[in-house]
Amino acid sequence: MQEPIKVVCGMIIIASFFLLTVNAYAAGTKKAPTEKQLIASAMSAAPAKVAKGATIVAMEADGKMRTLREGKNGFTCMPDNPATPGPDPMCMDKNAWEWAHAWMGHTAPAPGKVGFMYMLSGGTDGSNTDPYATKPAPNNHWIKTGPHIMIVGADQSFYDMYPKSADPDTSVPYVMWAGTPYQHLMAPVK
Ligand SMILES: [Cu+2]
Repeated sequence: MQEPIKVVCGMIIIASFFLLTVNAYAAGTKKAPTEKQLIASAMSAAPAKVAKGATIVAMEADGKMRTLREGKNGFTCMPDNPATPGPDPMCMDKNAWEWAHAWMGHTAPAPGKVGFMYMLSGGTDGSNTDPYATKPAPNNHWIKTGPHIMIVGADQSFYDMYPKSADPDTSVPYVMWAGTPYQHLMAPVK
């Protein structure tokens, strides 16, 4: 069964994060992937055994969140968002899932809930300074990331160990969205 939080969060995701996906489908610019392709994409974000036990969630063309497969290892994986340029499927633990919903819902992440996320297929291009930027702008420090893992919801003292440059060297660990409630560690794995 889905936990209530996932249902609530799914609504928030529909409202914001995947809007680009819906628009891409609606515009007929992208062909909606099959269920098998969605699951394969989502699973590519994590090591095989983690992905195998994870819950897989994806979005319908009409914007509804759909659980493609129930898991039991505490991880939730989502497929690539086809509206963004690079591959960006992700697998996250429960705390990271809650953190992601706080970000998408513009609410404060719960303190003391450190979460972990895999993005082993890489990350989409994004702004390193604006958590809500959707495209490159002159001053939003748009960056490109390769395969990485993310630590979210940690204390300031944790992030203080790492570079917080607006234009970071993405081949070593760095803090993304530094100084915002959604700062997190990005750590390359290749
Ligand atoms: Cu990431």
